[in-house]
Amino acid sequence: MRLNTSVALCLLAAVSNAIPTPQEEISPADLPTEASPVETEANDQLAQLAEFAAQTTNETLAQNEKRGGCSLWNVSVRREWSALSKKERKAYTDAVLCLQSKPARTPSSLIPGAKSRFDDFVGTHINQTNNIHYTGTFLTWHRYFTWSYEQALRNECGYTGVQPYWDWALSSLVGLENTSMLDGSDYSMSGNGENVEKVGDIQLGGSPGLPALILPTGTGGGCVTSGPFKNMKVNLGPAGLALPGGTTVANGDGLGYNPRCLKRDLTDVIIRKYSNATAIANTILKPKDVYDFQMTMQGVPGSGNIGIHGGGHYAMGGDPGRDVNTSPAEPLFYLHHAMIDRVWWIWQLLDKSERTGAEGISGTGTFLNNPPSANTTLDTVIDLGYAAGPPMTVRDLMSTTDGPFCYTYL
Ligand SMILES: [Cu+2]
Repeated sequence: MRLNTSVALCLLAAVSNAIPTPQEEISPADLPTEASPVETEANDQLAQLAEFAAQTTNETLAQNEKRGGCSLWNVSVRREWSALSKKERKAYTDAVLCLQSKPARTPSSLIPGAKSRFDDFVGTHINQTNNIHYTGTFLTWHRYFTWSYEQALRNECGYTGVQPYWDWALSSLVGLENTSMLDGSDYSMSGNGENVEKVGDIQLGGSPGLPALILPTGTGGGCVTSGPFKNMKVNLGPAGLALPGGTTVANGDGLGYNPRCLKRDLTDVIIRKYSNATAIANTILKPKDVYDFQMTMQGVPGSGNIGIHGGGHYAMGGDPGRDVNTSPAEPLFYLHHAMIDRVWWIWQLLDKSERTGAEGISGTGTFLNNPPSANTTLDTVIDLGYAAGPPMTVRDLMSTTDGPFCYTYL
């Protein structure tokens, strides 16, 4: 009997891997209201919150099915890197390498350094940096950008899987280099950079009038020498690269051709401080409106906290990891932003109608509204340039299943 039960549980687990159907109905009253300060407990809270989001999504999918559209049968389910098989991991990195080998679509008169389809995405992000961070479009822009990259991998490079995400809480618990994502094996996203001597801390300038934020360096700093991306060339940037010692460098506007190795400086201290399970749970549970949510996530300038978004970026370190503009040239960017999107998805589904509609948008079209610009609305258009098309309204990007998108998360 015991054996039969465990076989049944295995079968259920296999099914739930394909379709995220929670086994027991979770009512909103069961959900935590405050993040646990104990990391492992906060991790359990996050699992429960994600399950609630999946449950709510599935209810929508069941309704959609009657109308024909995104349903339980065609929804794609994004999973954590460690949940992929070795074969699936390799298929993903092969597709990224393929995108890096395909010619760019961006005319060289616009972005001379864009040599590949991968670079089309990097160049688009560099061009729009000041209009997509600390703006009303931060969440929707990066959702569309990550989805478009996933589609390019699938449609242009024969990838049949989904975009994996990077659960920072796991890295915080076990250490970055101990994850299957960063252990440097052939089935990883490559590992740390070579350990080079660092000449001081990283200083983030932040906004004028605010004190600089000091971040420690990590255990690498040099070129990545193992795994699928050991021969990768970063073609664009730097455009605003923070270096150890407190300086920032740029190669003009960052759009010129400047091939160099991918550098990483994996920094456990940063992932543990800013992106641990408690920090993630706090980001989901504390903010009651989207202004608060996206500020907490990106870090309130002057607060000394870079948020879970900054935590992931600066824990990668290196070049382009510490360059806000050029960061999508780091292949980890898309796993990081899938997790950002997942956290937003969980937060949205705690109050779906409010948080996927007009009330779920706050901000303008410029970085901290500087210079002042119009408020972002459901009608604001997001254009990914030559990276992907077509331009979409924010309205279409607010849900992962109700608009043109059809994906969910485990
Ligand atoms: Cu960005």
